[in-house]
Amino acid sequence: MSFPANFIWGAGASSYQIEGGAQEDGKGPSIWDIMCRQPGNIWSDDTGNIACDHYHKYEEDVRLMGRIGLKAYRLSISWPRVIPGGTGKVNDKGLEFYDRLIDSLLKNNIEPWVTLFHWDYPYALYCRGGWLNRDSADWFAEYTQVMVDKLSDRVSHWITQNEPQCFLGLGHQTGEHAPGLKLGFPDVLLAAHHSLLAHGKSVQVIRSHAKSRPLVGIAHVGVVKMSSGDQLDDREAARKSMFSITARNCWNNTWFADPIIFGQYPEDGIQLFEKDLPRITDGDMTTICQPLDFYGANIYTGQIIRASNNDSFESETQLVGPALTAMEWEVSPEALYWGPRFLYERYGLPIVITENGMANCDWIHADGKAHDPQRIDFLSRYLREYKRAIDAGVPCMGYFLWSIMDNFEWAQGYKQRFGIIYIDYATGRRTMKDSAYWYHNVIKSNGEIL
Ligand code: IFM
Repeated sequence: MSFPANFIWGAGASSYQIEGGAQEDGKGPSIWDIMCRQPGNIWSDDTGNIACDHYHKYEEDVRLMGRIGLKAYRLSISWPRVIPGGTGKVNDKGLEFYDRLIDSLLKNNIEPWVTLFHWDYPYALYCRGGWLNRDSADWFAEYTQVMVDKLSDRVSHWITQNEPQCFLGLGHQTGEHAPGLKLGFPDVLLAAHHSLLAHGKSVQVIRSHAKSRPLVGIAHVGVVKMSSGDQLDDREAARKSMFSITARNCWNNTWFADPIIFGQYPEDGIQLFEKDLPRITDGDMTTICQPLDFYGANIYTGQIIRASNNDSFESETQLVGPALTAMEWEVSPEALYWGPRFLYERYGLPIVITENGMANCDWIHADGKAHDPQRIDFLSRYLREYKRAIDAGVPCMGYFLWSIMDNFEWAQGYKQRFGIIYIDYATGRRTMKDSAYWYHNVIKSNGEIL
């Protein structure tokens, strides 16, 4: 089961989900700070005000990452922590936090992978229209430059945005996530277009300002379709389904990936969204389509597809009593085979699994330890499938387990636990779960023990 030499074994988390320090050292409010203030928005009215208190405990956290043996850690920057108003004046204290965090990671031989935007959008910019304002692309470019100027002497791996499907779909269409908007579909597509422009401009800034050669990508939701068998027609049906747009929402791959990689929106989406399409200004698609070094896919689950009579595809009937995680997402290890394979075959970029893991009902057991056998089983099975994709010739650079520690799961608050480190939110105490010790051995053996 040995993985390729130099395979990147990592884990990730994001700023709002773990940092806390919501009002500290000059940080400006993000849309999530505001969302959490309104009772009823978040499970149990939880907030990210303190979260895992990573803002103060980052050294302890990095030490634990070192014990686990992580080769890389995927973190995100809180935009309003470094530019409280979203544009203009930079908050040196906010920048210094990331400076210290990066230094601490490097001291522990952990490569930082920096995500610029993982949903905590500056509230000040939301008040100026947020992603609905075309200027949002320039705001994001300005912020990118601040970060690249500060960190690119030590950081070479950059991810522009995390899961546009979620911050647009859940944040702007269904309103479950910040900023809680329920916009009509034309406005959702307009916001999406601006976020794509922002991605393109951000890549340009990274490439032109980085102090050493950067590796740049984006992390998309991997909407994964799995072939029901080895038959060619089922396989093609699954592929077709994975790259089709069939609903007026954001849950697809191609509306977000085709523009950035091929420089055009997919034809079926253009037809389905016809009346709702945003105005595309000359040069937009060229700006959006910038060379990338990897395709980041966040994959948790998949749907089994088979060929149907009319040369099309259909979903397999849902099993009775399927294996579900605490998020009620179906356990489908083969998603880590079909997802990377189909994505590579279509887009031709090396794959990085930028998120994979599971929410589980973890607690500290009577012996003082956090036993999470389900997670170990889940991860082993997914990683074996990922290895199968590698053996089939898919170039896969790395794997980031989600998440390094339990954290604030957005609208679900602290109800779900995704971490391999258990957080006691009342005391801030960290406990490595069994899966953390297991992951240590996976990394040490470069996957041999799987
Ligand atoms: O916790 C989230 C993360 O912020 C984005 N991707 C999915 C994870 C689990 O829901």
